[in-house]
Amino acid sequence: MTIVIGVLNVTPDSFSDGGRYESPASAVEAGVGMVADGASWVDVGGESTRPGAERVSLETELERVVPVVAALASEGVAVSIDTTRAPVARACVAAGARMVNDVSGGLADPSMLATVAELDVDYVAMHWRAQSAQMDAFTHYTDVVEEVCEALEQRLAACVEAGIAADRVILDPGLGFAKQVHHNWELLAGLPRLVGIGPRVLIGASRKRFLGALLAVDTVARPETQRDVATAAVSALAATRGVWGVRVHDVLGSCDAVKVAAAWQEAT
Ligand code: PMM
Repeated sequence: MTIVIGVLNVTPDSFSDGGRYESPASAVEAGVGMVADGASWVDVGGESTRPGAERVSLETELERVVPVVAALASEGVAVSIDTTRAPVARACVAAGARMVNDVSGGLADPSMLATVAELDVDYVAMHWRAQSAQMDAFTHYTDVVEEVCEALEQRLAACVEAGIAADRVILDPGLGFAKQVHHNWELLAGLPRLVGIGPRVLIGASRKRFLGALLAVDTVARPETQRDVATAAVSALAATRGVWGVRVHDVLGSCDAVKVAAAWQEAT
């Protein structure tokens, strides 16, 4: 069955849950609650990747994430660290994380892939074209499905070249990252091509702009926190296309959705 990964952003400015956790303890409580709701992993992030976001320093990112990762790991939670920086990946694996989720697929930090190979943990390589502050200038594609899949095939080859076992790699099309609204739908419709590459596939549609646009009333986008039902619908449909995991803010909704999809498929 498709697994659900809970999003735990310990940032003041992430697009939908930024500023939600006032202390590491409240973030840890939320992460433990996600596992109770059915999350297989909790993905901790300390740097916002929302379009236009400026980067935070390495020190700030470390200060935000390491205590939360350590506390969650000590509670027995399977923790993923959402970072593009090799030193953050290294510190978080030392603190107990067992997966590195890199939205740049190794392109932002030249030492990331070798570091992950050495750490011997699972690695999410997402499709990425530029840092968040610039990414809206890189949204031109002739054939988005083919171009994203080819770029991810190249990232997979780079991972293997760096010494990461192929079965450690998870590919993610990077919905909302340097994508126009229609590109996200084309990528979801093109999931069979992506799943056909071979590695596990992760989808991160949760609360993103393309869902806000779909649900807009009089061109006013649906607010982020009211996009969870649409997110769960994407999770159910993605589950029927063979994705390994969905990365979401509302864990319970997507756990229910993937269960519905699994029961439906089993009966088919
Ligand atoms: N999206 C965000 C952050 N990290 N990681 C992966 N692998 N895939 C995604 O689509 C993705 C991600 C966007 O920001 P959020 O943390 O507020 O959802």
